[in-house]
Amino acid sequence: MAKKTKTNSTELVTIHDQKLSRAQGGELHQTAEDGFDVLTTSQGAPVADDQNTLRIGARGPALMEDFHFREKIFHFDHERIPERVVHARGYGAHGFFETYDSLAEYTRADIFQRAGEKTPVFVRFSTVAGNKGSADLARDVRGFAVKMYTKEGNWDLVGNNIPVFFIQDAIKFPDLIHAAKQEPDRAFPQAQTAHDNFWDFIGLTPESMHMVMWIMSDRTIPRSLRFMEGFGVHTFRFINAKDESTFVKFHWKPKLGLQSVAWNEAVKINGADPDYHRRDLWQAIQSGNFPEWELGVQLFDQEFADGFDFDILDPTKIIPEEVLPVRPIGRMVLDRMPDNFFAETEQVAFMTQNVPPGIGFSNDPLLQGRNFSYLDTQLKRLGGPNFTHLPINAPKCPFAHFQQDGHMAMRNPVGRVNYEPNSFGKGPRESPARGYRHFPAEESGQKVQLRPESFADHYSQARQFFISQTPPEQRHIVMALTFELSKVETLAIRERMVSHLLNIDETMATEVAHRLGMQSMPKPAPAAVPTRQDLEPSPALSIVERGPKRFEGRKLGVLVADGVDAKLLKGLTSAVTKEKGLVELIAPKVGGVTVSDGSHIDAHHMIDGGPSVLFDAVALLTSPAAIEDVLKEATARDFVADAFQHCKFIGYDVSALPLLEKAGIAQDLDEGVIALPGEDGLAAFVEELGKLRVWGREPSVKLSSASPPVA
Ligand code: HDD
Repeated sequence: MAKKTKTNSTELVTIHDQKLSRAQGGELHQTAEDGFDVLTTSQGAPVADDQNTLRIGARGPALMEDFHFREKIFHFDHERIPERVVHARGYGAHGFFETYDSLAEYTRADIFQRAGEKTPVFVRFSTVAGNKGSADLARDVRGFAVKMYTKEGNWDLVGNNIPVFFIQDAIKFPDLIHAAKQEPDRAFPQAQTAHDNFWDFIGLTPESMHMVMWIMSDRTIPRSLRFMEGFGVHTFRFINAKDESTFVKFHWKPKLGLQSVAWNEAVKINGADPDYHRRDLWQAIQSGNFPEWELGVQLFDQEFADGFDFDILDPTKIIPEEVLPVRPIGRMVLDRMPDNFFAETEQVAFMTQNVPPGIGFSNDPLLQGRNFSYLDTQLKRLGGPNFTHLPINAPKCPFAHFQQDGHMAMRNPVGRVNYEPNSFGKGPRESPARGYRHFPAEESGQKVQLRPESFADHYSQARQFFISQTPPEQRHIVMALTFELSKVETLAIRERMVSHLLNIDETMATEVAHRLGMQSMPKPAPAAVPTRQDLEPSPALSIVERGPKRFEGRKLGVLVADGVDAKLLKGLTSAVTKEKGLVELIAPKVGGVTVSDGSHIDAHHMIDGGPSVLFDAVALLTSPAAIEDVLKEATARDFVADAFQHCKFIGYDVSALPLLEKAGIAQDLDEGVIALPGEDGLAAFVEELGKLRVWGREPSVKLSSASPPVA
């Protein structure tokens, strides 16, 4: 029904008896007759009518005089700020970092001086290529940016969920991003690298081959932001009180283990719930299941750097954990969502150059370029130099300086003196003892524009990554490369990519070529340095090897129907809950079902709204009386068929057997399709779910056996 609106100015409600009351925060609020705060303009003037503009007569023209209307529309018109040029889509949360032990031996950074010290943090996770409104499960690198509000200034560790990068020099960043984002004439594809421009640039940039292996692996389709690693990528420096430097690489490791989804699943999740990652983080934090990561460091000196296989300044290389173990130095817990997305997550300004005393940079040319870009980008996005006045960006430690004025200045120096030195004895002074000291590295040489020869090996670590993967993960890389290159229209670009793959792993390259239907194999790409065959596999690079051992933090989707066995449902729910997993019910109607004991239970989703791609495992708890109705739902069949093809565990009670038949899998039942045990066996069933996927099933549902060689 249309809302009744006032049409005559004589009917306008006048505000009687306006009271001024002191609200909790000590601010003044004007209170309306009915107890609500009075709506005001941003100048504080109370508003009488927020439904109709001021006009001459009910059907006449509007009047410029209506300052409330003009202010409201003006403000609305300016609600958007430029989205980030990369990493536009993101989601943030507050939490804390807790230091395990003093690291004073290596760094004077205040955050690492005292065991048990807690430092507030704000984290923003993101995708890189998509625009702000793109879907969460795009195949993409995830940003992992952490702002630590230390007692000696903010430390921003602006990392990714992949420890290497595409390019070695920041001067190529605009080209990389232009090539990855929508093509400029047609403005698509959105949030996808599966197009000509991206693979054209990549094929002409052999230094990206190691990163290509990572982005074609399941790392770029994480199941949850909570199940991803994070990396500082570059080599940084720890600097101690004696100004001695130790090189350091940073790693974040999720407590709940690593987990990704299948590509076919990602595609469907994007349709079913484009905010899948946001919702997951929101639900976890709101329900008190606070996600946690350990911060680890690889520490090394110049001697190690000189003896290492690759240049430690090259951001396309890792130092395998098996060569140099990661030492845990603290943990980060995310325990609070922002009060307002825009004020915090959108306006947070991360900058690689935000480092406190005790943390310094290496000469990594990508890092050096980043140190320029981030400050510059914040000026554009946030519209002026005073973005540090925003609460999310302000340090939480005392600070004092003479910067003043500019757009939106909220904190100018007080009093007469706004310069240093001054003879009035006022204001802050520099402190050689406490202040930031750059590491006095000795540098000399000619001014050149030159890539070091030590950066020239582009294939050896790509090969090492590939051979470190388990067979299902290697299959996924082949499938991802095939998918992406199948979207490339220019044949020469596909061929060029295969020529690079030949330098990484011949079987993989041949398999991709075969799946693309290529008629002949190209020659291997000319390599500046031949691929080393002696690098050992590094199991730490595999997601499956780093998977969880338990179902904790995961979700079971239970398809229920009227008459579902009450004891079984209760037993299953409590077994999953005991493992710290979650259960959601999917039913023909979201209104719920009547359980065998006569009670009623609400569902979380109707079948169409809760496809199995949203869950880590599923159970089918129907009933002999209701199974016929369930069989009529086409999406119930998809629910089961998808769970099977995505290699998930499927628990069922016997009444659901016809559903397995309808999904066409009754003949293929394997160890992952499990008749639910009696109540006693449910704990064991849920323990089994901790394996997450039945990878042995995959070859029969996804890939035919090894391909014949391409000529
Ligand atoms: Fe960057 C944002 C991570 C290379 C220039 N970058 C941005 C964000 C992350 C990264 C996580 C989003 C921060 C947030 O959530 O607000 N970027 C990386 C990593 C890189 C990298 C791990 C390589 C190791 N970036 C890189 C280069 C340049 C930039 C080489 C430019 C020379 N990045 C930017 C930027 C952004 C940005 C344009 C856009 C929005 C912003 O900074 O705040 O300045």
